[in-house]
Amino acid sequence: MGTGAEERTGNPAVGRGWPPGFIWGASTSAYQIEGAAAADGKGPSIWDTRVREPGRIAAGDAGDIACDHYHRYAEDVALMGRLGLDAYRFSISWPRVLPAGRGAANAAGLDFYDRLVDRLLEAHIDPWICLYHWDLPQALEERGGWQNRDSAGWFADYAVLVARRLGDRVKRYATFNEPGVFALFGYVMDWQAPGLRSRDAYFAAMHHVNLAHGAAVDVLRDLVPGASIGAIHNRQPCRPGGPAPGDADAARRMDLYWNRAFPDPQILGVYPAELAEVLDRWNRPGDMARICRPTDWFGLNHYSPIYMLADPSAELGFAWTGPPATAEQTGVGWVIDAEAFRDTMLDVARRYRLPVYVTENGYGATDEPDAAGEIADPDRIAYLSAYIGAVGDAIDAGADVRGYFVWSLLDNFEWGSGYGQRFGIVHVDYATQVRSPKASARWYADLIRAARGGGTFV
Ligand code: IFM
Repeated sequence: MGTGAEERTGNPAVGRGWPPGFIWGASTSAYQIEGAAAADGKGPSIWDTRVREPGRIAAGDAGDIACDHYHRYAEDVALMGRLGLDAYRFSISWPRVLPAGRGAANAAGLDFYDRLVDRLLEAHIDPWICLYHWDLPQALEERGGWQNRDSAGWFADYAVLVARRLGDRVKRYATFNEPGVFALFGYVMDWQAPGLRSRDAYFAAMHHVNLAHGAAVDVLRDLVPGASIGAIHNRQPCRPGGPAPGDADAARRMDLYWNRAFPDPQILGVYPAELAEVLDRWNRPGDMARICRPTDWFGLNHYSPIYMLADPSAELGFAWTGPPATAEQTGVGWVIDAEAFRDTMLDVARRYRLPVYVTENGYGATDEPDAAGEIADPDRIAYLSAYIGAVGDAIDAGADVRGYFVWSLLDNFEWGSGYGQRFGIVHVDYATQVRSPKASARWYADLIRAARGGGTFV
């Protein structure tokens, strides 16, 4: 694949060396791409339930078919090979391998991940598994889901199943993707599955997800020789969305919930003081030692600063608001601020003292092919170029950042926004399932090739 030199002009990712062994990858998640929602014995997840509730998802979309990756994984791995990826991060669908969330395993579901892993290894692409990217088995939700303290044990048992089946070939594991996001959106804001609006549900889920993380780390450490284990956190600067003193306090509190409620206990062994008080009801003696287990890296997902307003009517006393109208924004209205990304990497590296992998970063828009079938996405290229440049800047400033995974390999099901928002570097025509690399895919492939050569990107 090649791009015109003019597309690269002014690219801050160009002309710098990357540390030896720096990993270039792409990320996806099970519910967002697999489809095959009820195939071969898969059980329903909370997202299969959510998408059936009228009015929940833009245009009434659902992940039933999505990118049909379950059937087209070989084609998708071939595509990754052409892009030159070092690594591919995907999640396991818990209800595909354990249809009721616990108990009997589904052999066909495990076989799918077996085939995917083998195909990746044949293509010399390192599989990175995330155990949980938001698709809790519905059967477990009916037992209280993450609000039930037993969920830590259910999750550990599921981790045993995955480790035993794939641990001979897969060494990179993340326990959770963005617990700070799914707990907030799913349990207290009703933006996502399971669609609750309860402070108690939120705080219970927070603590039990943290316990589940620690339990799964122990399982993976015991069962997978040479495992390299982390968790993936979405971390964004939280800014006041207005001038009132309450807005500044809203931003400060959101920072605790969004950015610190999970990595602080998991890595530093302590809840932020304000949260510790609230969590007292669920946090039993000995729990912190169960939560804070040694991990090997910090998975950082970053997109954009977020803006908060005081809102006494909201369960947590604050509400989300849009960015300042003058701010430069992506195709889906997220503020573009590559310096905030650089500062976030530096902050994470200093605070948690673990190697950092950027496990998600990308640009959402509504890209469609032109008359010639080409998908020109110069704005995505400009964003990636600035943000990958920021990775280089953070490394130069001393942060130990060891890899970058673009979100996402493919356009996919963007949760409540359905298929309208496209984050892929590869376009998916959902009617035909044809995959078409966008200009950004060619740009990324060129960048990887140049970086891997140890030379500069010219
Ligand atoms: O699509 C999501 C992903 O599932 C989690 N991180 C943010 C992405 C873009 O919204």
